[in-house]
Amino acid sequence: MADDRTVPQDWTRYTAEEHATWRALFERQQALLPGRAAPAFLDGLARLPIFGDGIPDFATLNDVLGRATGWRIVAVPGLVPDEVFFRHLAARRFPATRSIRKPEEMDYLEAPDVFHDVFGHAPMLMLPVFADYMEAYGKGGLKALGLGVLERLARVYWYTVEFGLVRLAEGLRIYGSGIVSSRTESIFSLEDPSPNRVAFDLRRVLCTRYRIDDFQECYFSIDGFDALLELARIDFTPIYKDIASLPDIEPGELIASDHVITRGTGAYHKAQR
Ligand code: HBI
Ligand code: FE
Repeated sequence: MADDRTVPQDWTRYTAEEHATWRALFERQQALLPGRAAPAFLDGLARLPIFGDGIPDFATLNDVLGRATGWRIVAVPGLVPDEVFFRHLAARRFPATRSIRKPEEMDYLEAPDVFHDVFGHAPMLMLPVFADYMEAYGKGGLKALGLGVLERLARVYWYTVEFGLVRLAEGLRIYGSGIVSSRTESIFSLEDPSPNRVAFDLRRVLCTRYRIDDFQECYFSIDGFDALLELARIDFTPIYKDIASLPDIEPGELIASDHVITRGTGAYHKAQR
């Protein structure tokens, strides 16, 4: 393994069963996403050589992605250390897990796999403002590591890149990779009465804890992808100072200043406790 934790994808080593898992996941999301996913996601997906016939070859993908926004997918064995992750993003490389989930893990995964990383993340990297935002996040991540505030910054990534919603004229749509790559969360995040849906506010999100083991209790919605461009441009350093003494907000909590889009019942998570 190289210093940057990259490995060859070894595309020829995927088995027929592994390609079949991709195909099943792809077909499920293909049926669910029209009318739920943001047009920018669907458009990025349509323009990339990501198909239902099997796990994509990253080299083929990178020809198209590289020409569109200068991003590349590089293969990694799984989660990489934060600093390595950020160095990749800052250089417009997205580290994607090369392995795919087992057939018994179709609906729930603890660590990312190639379906989450490629199907979930690559389409948005075709959108220039999103591509710039991800690079800025990598640079911001390196800075946040130095300032000791990564726990707070990581929430911005979580509530945009991974679990973001966007409010368009036609309604709320999903674009977060964790949602668009999940059958159950594609439905839950938009249609379930349980979660709160709140307009994205940077300081609010920096202070909001998140769940890694279940559906989110709160989804944050931006009003368009230009909001990410603004986030990419600003210096977070004075903001970290401003909020340093503010307490964290629990995932299911609403605060007075929230612009609430839909107030959740909390029923789903209460039933889980
Ligand atoms: N590594 N491969 C991989 N993918 C991720 O999404 C990832 C990672 N390492 C660290 C990380 N994410 C997060 O902890 C940071 O966003 C904070
Ligand atoms: Fe992800």
